Amino acid sequence: MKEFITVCPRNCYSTCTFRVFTEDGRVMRILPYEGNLATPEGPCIKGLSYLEREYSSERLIYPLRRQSDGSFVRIGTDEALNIIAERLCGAKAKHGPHSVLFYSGSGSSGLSNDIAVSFWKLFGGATTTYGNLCWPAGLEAVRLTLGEVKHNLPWDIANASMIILWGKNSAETNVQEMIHIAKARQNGAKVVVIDPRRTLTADKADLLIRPRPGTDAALALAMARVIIDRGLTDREFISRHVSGFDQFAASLQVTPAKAQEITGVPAQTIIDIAVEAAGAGRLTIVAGYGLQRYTNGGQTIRSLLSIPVITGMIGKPGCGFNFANLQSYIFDDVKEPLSYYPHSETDQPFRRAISMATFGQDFFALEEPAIEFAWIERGNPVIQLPGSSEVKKALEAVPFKVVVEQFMTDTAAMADIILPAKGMLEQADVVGSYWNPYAQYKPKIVDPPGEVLPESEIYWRLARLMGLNADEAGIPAPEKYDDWLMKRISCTPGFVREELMQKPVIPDRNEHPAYANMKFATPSGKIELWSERAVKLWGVNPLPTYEPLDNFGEAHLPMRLMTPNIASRIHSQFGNLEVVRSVVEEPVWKISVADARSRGLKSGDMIRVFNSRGEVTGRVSVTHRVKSGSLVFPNGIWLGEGGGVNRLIAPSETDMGHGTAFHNTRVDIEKMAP
Ligand SMILES: Nc1nc2c(c(=O)[nH]1)N[C@H]1C(S)=C(S)[C@@H](COP(=O)(O)OP(=O)(O)OC[C@H]3O[C@@H](n4cnc5c(=O)[nH]c(N)nc54)[C@H](O)[C@@H]3O)O[C@H]1N2
Ligand SMILES: Nc1nc2c(c(=O)[nH]1)N[C@H]1C(S)=C(S)[C@@H](COP(=O)(O)OP(=O)(O)OC[C@H]3O[C@@H](n4cnc5c(=O)[nH]c(N)nc54)[C@H](O)[C@@H]3O)O[C@H]1N2
Ligand SMILES: [Mo]
Repeated sequence: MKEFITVCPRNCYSTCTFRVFTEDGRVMRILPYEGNLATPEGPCIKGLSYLEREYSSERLIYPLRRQSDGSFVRIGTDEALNIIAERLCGAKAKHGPHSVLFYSGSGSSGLSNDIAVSFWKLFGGATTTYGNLCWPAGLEAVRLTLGEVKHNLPWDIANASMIILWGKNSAETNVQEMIHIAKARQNGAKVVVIDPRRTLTADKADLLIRPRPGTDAALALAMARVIIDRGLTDREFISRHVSGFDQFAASLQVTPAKAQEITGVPAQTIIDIAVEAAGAGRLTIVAGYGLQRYTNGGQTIRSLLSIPVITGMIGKPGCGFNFANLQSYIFDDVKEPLSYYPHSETDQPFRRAISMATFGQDFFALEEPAIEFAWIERGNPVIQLPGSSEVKKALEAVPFKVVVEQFMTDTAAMADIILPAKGMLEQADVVGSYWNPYAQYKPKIVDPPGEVLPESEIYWRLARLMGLNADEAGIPAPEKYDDWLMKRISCTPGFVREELMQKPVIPDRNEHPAYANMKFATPSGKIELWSERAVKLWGVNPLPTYEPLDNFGEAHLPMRLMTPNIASRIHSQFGNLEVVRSVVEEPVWKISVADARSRGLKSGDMIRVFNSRGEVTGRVSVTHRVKSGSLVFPNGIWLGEGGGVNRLIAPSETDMGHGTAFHNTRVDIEKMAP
């Protein structure tokens, strides 16, 4: 058997390294790789399922063309590419390059994705998207406060004496973090989870605090007030490294009693936890992404961050604020995502862009040229974007669509031509991580099945068909792809390419503890509690504040809709695999015991979930894990399996970073006749 060390390229904190064994070019086995200290126990069930995913009979491995009756037929790759090239040239000649929409999601990461951008630049530009669905409000909040987005090594959390998992469900979304949290607990650390839901993570904690969704800023600011009122701040740290402390202290209106009214958390609990956090000595706050997908998300993260700042728990072992660690992205510019668009002028001539969060309405508001052609890769916008009914209508309005996909997703089903997408084992790449400190090489392990081509080769062939000079534009010919990749990773100073090809590598410049040199890339060079940039860029208060949620005109509806991520999927991926189906229950609508009782519902009953935007139906499951007043259904469920929650969600941006406020949504429910 041949052995390879590789890395999972999914959009997930963990970014696990694992070993793959092949025989005669076929994958036989997947085992852990202990050398990655963040993920020593190997991948989760999804990682193990690559064995099935690679060879699944449901995989799309030939180009497909839609016929007039809506069904798909297999066509040859040359024929598919010829049709696409002709359509692209036609759209550009008649309406200009902006009549072409390029949509890419987060389905797979790696440097090879840049080739798509090179292609669309070479084409002359395109209409594309700015902002994203995931984390930009929090990224921006951390950047405004600390200047850069980084944190300590993941295993350093074992040195903490207190850990607050604030809206993070590591037991499902960052399983390997639980290894290091368990070590901290063995060392005597106290673990607190703050989440409206009783999550699997909460089961492993010492204390669960359950605020009302969207109210965490009030909780955090009340804690800050207690810490300041009782003189528990780190005065020396503040005077040397923090800007705006006095204004911050003077602004804190929310008392624990007031915070109790807003959050539902008892005032005494707020006081106790604040005093404990300030006295912990080594406090690590891990903030998840769920709680920043609200209209107040950026301000919420700034509020949480004020606690380690005023207690001086930044830049030391076992301490810090872990939102994301972008230190492994040394080969690309992910550190500055295009979230500042449309403020940034740099890429305007190339692209016209619409907001990811408000895709549907922005699409229909586009002026000339209208979209004639859409290209979708690595994304499943029909179910993952908010306002998905409008998204679907928008795509229906596009005369010609190409989707590059591995499976017949709800988005692929709308295509005129589907090009089969590569699997993770089928092309070499280099992958960074937003938690794991390693830069990782992902070798090519098997040949793609059928007529699958990696996107790089699709683009190269298309460019040639269209008479464009691909090589000059940085779109490598298939036989030059490896050289292209090596060149990309060779021009980084202090980096040993050969080492990266052997095993995961922590870049030389990785700073641990993060911010230990006490240099902050903010305008003042200090940690900014007061941020002029926050005002200038996003029009929010210069200080962290609690902003009540926008209810999108539906404050009268009784329940808040929560659509978190679950262990068995990455968003809309993996749920179609047998191995995954064999261990997880069908998706159900989870409701609290109190809400079920008052509505006469029991587990298994069918309900209709609705608001002014639409409705979805499904079965309920009654559970103590859900807080009354909220209703929980995972995101990423395909329409045919009872998904479609994003039909209920209003397209709306977060307060900063052009993120997506999925979780502001309110709904009502109704029991359906059996
Ligand atoms: N297995 C698995 N792992 C994943 C993913 C996946 O789909 N599946 N997705 C990956 C990606 S792209 C992302 S973005 C991350 C996301 O992973 P996480 O950061 O864990 O984010 P979520 O699951 O969206 O939300 C985390 C928790 O926040 C809670 N929450 C929601 N609203 C609030 C609130 O107002 N206050 C508080 N305190 N808590 C709140 C939810 O109940 C949930 O338990 O996970 C990554 N890892
Ligand atoms: N209601 C609600 N909606 C949400 C969220 C939420 O919390 N609530 N979370 C949001 C978040 S955090 C995220 S990150 C997004 C994720 O949503 P998307 O960005 O759409 O990502 P995925 O669903 O993970 O994957 C999309 C597709 O990529 C395909 N794919 C995988 N690898 C490749 C490849 O190499 N090439 C090509 N061409 N395709 C490939 C997969 O088969 C999959 O169908 O969803 C968002 N949507
Ligand atoms: Mo995400």
